[in-house]
Amino acid sequence: TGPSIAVVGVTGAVGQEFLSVLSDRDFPYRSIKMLASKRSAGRRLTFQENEYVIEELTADSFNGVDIALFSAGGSISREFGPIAVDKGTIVVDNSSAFRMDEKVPLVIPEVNPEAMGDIKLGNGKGALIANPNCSTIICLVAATPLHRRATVKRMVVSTYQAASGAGAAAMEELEQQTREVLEGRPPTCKIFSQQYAFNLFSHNASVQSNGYNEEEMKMVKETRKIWNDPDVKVTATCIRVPVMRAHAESVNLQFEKPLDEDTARDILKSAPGIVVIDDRTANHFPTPLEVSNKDDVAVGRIRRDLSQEGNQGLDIFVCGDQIRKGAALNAIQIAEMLL
Ligand code: 11C
Repeated sequence: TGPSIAVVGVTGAVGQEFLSVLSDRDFPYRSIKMLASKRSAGRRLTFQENEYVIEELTADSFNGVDIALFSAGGSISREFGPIAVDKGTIVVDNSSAFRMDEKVPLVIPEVNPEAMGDIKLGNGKGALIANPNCSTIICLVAATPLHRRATVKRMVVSTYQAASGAGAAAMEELEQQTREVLEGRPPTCKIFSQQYAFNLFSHNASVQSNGYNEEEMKMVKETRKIWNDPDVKVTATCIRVPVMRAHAESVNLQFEKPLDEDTARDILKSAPGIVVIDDRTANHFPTPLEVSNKDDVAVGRIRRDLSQEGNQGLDIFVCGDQIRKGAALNAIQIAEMLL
């Protein structure tokens, strides 16, 4: 019993994580299709003790599919997302293709579940739902409970982003380069144009005429849409660091109403999807390794921003698994809301 589902881009890092999360959460389904490009079609994979043959994604792939989880890049989503919707499929899309389309909800279940509107299974009506960018998800899971209490006026984010955000090949590149550098060999640069191991650099997304790169502008625009507040001021600096699969973010918040750090810590401790790691005595705060393969976003370094008057500002440090909460888990939580 349950819906028939399809995983589009099943061979990718997020596609594989979709399968792990579906299993971990015991997601009910009556059938599952494994879809990928022609290159991977015909390969076999085992999922929950059953063997599946990976099928090539075509316009016919969505016949009879209730929910499709897409993570195969923006151009595949743009081409096949609307085809799936026409066939009555509800598409949860991990790409940036439809995020800023005002008819498409952009959803973090802990933050704005109401944005799903009346999309539901069983009425034969297809729909698109967009999964936000990973950096936005991880930031807003942490910032929203504080925003609800004290209303964020301005948010300044600096990210430390993992290899996984650029896909499985980038993760392999980090591993290979690390080995090469330690062995005194020149690092092989294929995905990134510069040395990644033992280095960091400005995010690889293209830089726009305003000087911000696309990743930074996603944080600005997606936050406004998710918080349904076109006036909230957001600025971001996004950096790629040699970490495998979890993003870290330093987030500075300026509030309309006062919020002291103890109250903020209590709010975060009881907020969904968050674990607070904030031990000043042991100097123990969130790290990418501690959140890797975990569902919760970790928050620490919770402190009053000394540069602001009274309790009008806070600094926090946030870490979240990019492949899991930043992508696959969030998408499957959205799919769970349809059940
Ligand atoms: C990164 N956030 O970490 C990116 C990857 O819009 O979904 C995902 C890009 C997106 O590099």
